[in-house]
Amino acid sequence: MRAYWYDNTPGDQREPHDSGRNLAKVGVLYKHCPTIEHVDEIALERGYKNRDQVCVSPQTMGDVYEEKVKMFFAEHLHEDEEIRYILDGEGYFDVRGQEDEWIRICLKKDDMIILPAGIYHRFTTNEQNYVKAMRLFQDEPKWTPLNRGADVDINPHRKTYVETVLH
Ligand code: KMT
Ligand code: NI
Repeated sequence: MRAYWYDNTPGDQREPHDSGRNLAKVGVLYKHCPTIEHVDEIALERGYKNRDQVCVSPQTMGDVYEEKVKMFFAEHLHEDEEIRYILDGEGYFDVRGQEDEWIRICLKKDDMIILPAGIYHRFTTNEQNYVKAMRLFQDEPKWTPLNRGADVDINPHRKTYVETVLH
């Protein structure tokens, strides 16, 4: 099951109407992008010049699949904003809430998630073991996970996040 705050916007009752209320509090943005034009628009708005695609599955990754999934699931942060757009399959992003609790975000095709720099998070595939995602980068494809620890807790990007978003 899943329970969340209704967004109270008019429109089709069959839409999810997820307000993303808890997510907004920790600076996470969610966008439904039914076409690539929606993605292009957000990329342009936020100054993202590069992108690539990853397919996370045993079929495409072979022996390194389990290892990769373990690595993605280690709690970490990045010094840059992280944008991921799900092209196919499903996966979970877990992000830390205001009380340091985990908030699990289920993502499927056409879902875009924008994680602010400095937020602790982790990623995993679900039981279907298959997700194809687009990764967007402002400049060079750079994806450096800084795993949680006393040293990363005092990272300047972490401090900025805590002071400006969590306060
Ligand atoms: C991350 O930062 O955890 C990832 O980019 C996970 C793989 S993208 C679906
Ligand atoms: Ni990450």
